Amino acid sequence: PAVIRRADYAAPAFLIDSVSLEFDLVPERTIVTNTMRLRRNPDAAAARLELMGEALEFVSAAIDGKTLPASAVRAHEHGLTIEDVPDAFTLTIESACNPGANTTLSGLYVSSGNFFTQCEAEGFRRITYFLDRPDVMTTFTVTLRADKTAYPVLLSNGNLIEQGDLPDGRHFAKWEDPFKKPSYLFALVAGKLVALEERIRTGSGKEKLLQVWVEPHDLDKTRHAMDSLINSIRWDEERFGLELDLDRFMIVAVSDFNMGAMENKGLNIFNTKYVLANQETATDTDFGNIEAVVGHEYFHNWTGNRVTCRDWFQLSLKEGLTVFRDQEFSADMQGGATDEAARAVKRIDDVRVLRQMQFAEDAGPMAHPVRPESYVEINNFYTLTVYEKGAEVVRMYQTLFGRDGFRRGMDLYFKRHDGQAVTCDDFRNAMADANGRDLAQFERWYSQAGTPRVSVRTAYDAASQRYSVTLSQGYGEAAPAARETQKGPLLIPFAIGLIDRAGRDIPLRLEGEAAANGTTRVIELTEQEQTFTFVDVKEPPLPSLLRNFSAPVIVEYDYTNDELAFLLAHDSDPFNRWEAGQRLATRELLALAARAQAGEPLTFDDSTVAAFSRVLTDETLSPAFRELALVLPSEAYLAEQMAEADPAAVHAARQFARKRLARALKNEWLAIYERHATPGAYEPTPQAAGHRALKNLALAYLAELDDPADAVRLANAQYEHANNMTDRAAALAVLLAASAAAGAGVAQGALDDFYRRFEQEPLVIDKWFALQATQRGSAGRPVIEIVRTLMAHPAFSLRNPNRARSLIFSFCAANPAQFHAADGSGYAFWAEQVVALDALNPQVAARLTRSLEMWRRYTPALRERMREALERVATQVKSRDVREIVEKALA
Ligand code: BAL
Ligand code: ZN
Repeated sequence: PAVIRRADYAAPAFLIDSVSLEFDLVPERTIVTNTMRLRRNPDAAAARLELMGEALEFVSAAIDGKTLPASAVRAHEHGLTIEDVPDAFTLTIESACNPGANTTLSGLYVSSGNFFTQCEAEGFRRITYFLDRPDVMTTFTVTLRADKTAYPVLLSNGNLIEQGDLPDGRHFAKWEDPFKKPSYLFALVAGKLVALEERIRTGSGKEKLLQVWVEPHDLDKTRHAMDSLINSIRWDEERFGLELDLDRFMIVAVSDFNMGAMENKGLNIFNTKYVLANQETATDTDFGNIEAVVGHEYFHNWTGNRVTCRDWFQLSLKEGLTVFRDQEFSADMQGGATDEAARAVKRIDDVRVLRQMQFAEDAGPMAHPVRPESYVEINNFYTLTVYEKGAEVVRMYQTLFGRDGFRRGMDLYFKRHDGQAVTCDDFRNAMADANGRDLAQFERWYSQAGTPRVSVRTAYDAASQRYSVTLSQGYGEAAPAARETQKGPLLIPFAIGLIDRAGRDIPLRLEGEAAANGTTRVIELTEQEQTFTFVDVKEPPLPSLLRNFSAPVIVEYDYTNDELAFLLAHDSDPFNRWEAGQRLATRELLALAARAQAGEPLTFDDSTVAAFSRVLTDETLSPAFRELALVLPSEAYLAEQMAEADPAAVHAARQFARKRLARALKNEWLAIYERHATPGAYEPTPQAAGHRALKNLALAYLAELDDPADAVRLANAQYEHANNMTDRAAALAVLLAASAAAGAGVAQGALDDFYRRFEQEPLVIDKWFALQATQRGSAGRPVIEIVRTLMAHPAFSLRNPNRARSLIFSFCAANPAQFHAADGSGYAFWAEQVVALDALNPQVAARLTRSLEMWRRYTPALRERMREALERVATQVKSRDVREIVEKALA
């Protein structure tokens, strides 16, 4: 397949001054009439007019009102070529598409009888012929015509300027977006929908209409999304001085959606999963995710829409920046701007995802820089690297320059580039110029793939009271694709603190400084190796390294177990306090996994149990933090740390440790369960969520006891009396876990009740599927059998991405011990589903394909079976999306 390269960027041959689109919406055949004012781009080398188009039926074309003869236009698989056009002209194109048969969910499609669009990255060309590239920005006027009874609501971007009735029971609406935008931000929605509405005044005193559109039966689940939207609007004004620029801002929920949500100008379209919530149907995690995604899409209005990307290689320009903004928003909503312990809860969550998933991506066949150099299918590059590592790269500017310096950089970025399509270099230059810094070296964060490692050596000299810290940077073993991109040392902001014997922070004074200044310092590592010397250090300190995870790197330092336990008990940096516990647990668990592999008896260090016990019972720590600290590193993360990943050994090790902690701390877990019960009315606050999280963790540990009778009793009672989904789903998960030892009967009653109770709530039924797919297996029955049985359930459908994800992805990507069964049954299932999905929805199929891309990292027997499955898939799949992943994996 054709490879697209960043180096080949060329400006568009034509520019579009305005476009007017008319839609006659009919599911089987929608006619689109597209009228564009085009003019030759003086800065372009290319001369021919090549419009992109895909899965379209060409009807006719006219230039300045004159229909073109067939000889002047060539419609082909990738679009439309028109020869010999004037320098400036009006082009009118009529085409047809079939939204009713569009299962790809890209372009215009039908879901539950309503019309929706998804255009990013290249879906607009499935709607009409266009210069479908982000550097072609224009103003859109959109007229929608449809049957009034079937489609009473007609929405598009911008402002509604006209509406009315038409003959034959049809009606129309005309929308105008005053802001220039690229085609990927176009959207339309038509159907039977209702809205929750609010009117607010923004900073400048202007009134704005906010709407959350849903199907009528979901109106009772829109309040949280609306509150999140209002909070987002306020936050962007306060933190960045950015105001909502349209009179109206709409969110629409759709149940068939490939991504989480989409930031179309003024008309955000959301997966229902990130809109709909009430206490009966949504967990605390769902509430948090909705707040984050509503924020994310809203923040795109400035970082993405007002200033967009020149080309798709610059995707992280808007995504990394907007993820950083939504992370900061969520942290501020958790703990305000100053409560570091509360903010750390969000930080820990984010870093956990980064390390577990992005670090793995960066070590595999899909490794790419934050700004990729090439792609086959751009949809495959909406990755953890572009999003999450991209956000870390943006965060480093703030770590280097402080909040005020970061804000100065943002202000300059908008001053220079509002209304433009720009590059990651433009953003970096704005940060550099606003802060008077040369950031040339920082460019490597955008161009080098792989996860950097920083190894640390320390030395204390009692006589001179000096403590030196030597940092050296490099990359470990990396995939060839990553190695090729690595050119030299990075600028790494490395936050460090020193802790004395009593557990207090030592005031820090670097050699050459007049006086001590603060207890956390961000030192800048710019060379391959550098030594930083602290003076006036009166006793040998314990270093607290990379505080708050100040850079997306792996830190190598040989702490002893006692030192880690000490940091877990005392570090003033809440992130590193958590990190110390994770390091301690990781070390123990990897040793256990090695013993499991060797068939040796498993043992777990008493002092580690004691360290965790102290955290569990430390009432000065928030329940949310304690919960995070007491969750052992995931099986996926642990497997990633092994020279050869062995999911069965990791599972045995982690289960052994969980059982050991359950037994050793049984009374503590029981006490915690009682103390953190939240009787009375449900509150969705972070504090209340923290209590629920800790309580439910206690219940989960109790289910690990050899005799889980207490856990089963408590879980049954909790299931029955729960007034919220967090507690009900947690209880069901615990019953499923207990059934591994006690037999399927333990969970069956609750499982059946859950289904009956929520049969009408698709998002909750997704949870029902996911809980079963991620279970450990009841009384020896392999989970693959349960999953295959559920595939035949009447509520299962491969066409709905959320449902496919809830069953298939949950099993293939979130249940490693069962998926990687030695008999290869998981891989056979994976191959079948990839092929089946490929025929319906290549984007979703490609995501599933990635569950096997790390095959070379596994033990030989598994590796061989995975390779066979990949090769089988390679011979059967058709889409560019899946082919790119399979071919890179096998290369
Ligand atoms: N732009 C695609 C969805 C998102 O990142 O917001
Ligand atoms: Zn985004």
